[in-house]
Amino acid sequence: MDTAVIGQEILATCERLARHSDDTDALTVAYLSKAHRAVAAELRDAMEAAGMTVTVDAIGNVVGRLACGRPGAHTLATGSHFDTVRNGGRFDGRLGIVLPIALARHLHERGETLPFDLEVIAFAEEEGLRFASTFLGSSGLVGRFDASVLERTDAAGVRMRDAMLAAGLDPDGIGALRRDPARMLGYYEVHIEQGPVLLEAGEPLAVVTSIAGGLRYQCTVTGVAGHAGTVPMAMRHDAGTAAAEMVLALESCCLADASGTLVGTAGRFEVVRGATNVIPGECRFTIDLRAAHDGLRDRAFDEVLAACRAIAERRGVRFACERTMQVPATPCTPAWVDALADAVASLGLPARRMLSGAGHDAMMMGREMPVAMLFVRCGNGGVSHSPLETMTAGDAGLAAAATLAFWRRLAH
Ligand code: HGY
Ligand code: MN
Ligand code: MN
Repeated sequence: MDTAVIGQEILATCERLARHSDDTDALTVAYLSKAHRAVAAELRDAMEAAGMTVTVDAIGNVVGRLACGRPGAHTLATGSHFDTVRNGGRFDGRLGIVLPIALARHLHERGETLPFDLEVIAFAEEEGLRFASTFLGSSGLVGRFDASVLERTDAAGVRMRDAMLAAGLDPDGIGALRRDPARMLGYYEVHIEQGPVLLEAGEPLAVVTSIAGGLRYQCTVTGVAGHAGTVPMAMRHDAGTAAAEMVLALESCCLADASGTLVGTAGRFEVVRGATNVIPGECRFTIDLRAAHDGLRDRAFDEVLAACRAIAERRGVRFACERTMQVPATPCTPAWVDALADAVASLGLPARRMLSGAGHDAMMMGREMPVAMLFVRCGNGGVSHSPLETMTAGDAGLAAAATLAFWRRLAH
């Protein structure tokens, strides 16, 4: 396999898919938007061109299948998500879909079959941008779809259920999507590292040992709105400054962690009906808190929650929070980690093993089957969830070669 050629093909496809966006000046592809449907259609075409039979399931996942022709063969699932964050990058998720499609096409054109069926899954939603419903696509395949999210509404007040029906999908058919673990070999995902480790080490690939567990909360601080010029400072119950102090408490808690794996941020922070000359009466912010181990993460959250409540008490404001996501830390399957490291080493490359601070669909699939993940070097200092996200065709080609070597190891 000419890794330079397949690497260029993979990058060109990711660039092409990035033409579709909900925003004119940034890459944003939210679940079931017009751009999202356009990307799904292009992925469907690419899967068909690779010789796969393609279906779009009840959630909108685009699933390509390359059968091996052996009765009763198991299935290896691979893939990633094709939705993005707001103002996201061209490779987050997409690389993990486009690379296996290119490999499937390579195998199909050469008439090479593996002793298992190959299923490339383009998950319709992982980031949770539109409905705060992360891992939507993969949750349905492992029987963990939370039907209550169907009632969630987006910023325009559209219910997820209605958005799905309008896109011709079948919210009530999601339960039937669950894969029978006994029929599955497992799930494998290629993803950009989304950090600087490989770039600083000068290495193209790494094998993921474990994926950090995540907690997400929507928080609301309610104070007293007032005239910015007339209310004496000592009489204010400013929801904005209270929320700001709470976010700083979140940051301090994470900075104090000796393990270095506890991370947290408030990615959304808004004054509700705010105005320059009005003391904030209500402020909403989000918490995203992660760690390599769930106990560390949960203890940290309890500490942050206590701090928020103490700040609210002292400032005379009300604090409320609602959990919107909790995913446990997910170890990758040791035998698969070893086989993938061996496949990377067989290319004459260092096979670094590392934690993933980012969450991935492998966390969800790993609830029911063996999982492994391959990280690919990120350029631009490792930046991701940003239009500056970048990678090279050379590294994409090496990732394809390592993937094929891994699949062949699984075959044996
Ligand atoms: O947030 C994450 O780690 C992933 O990008 N959904
Ligand atoms: Mn992401
Ligand atoms: Mn991702």
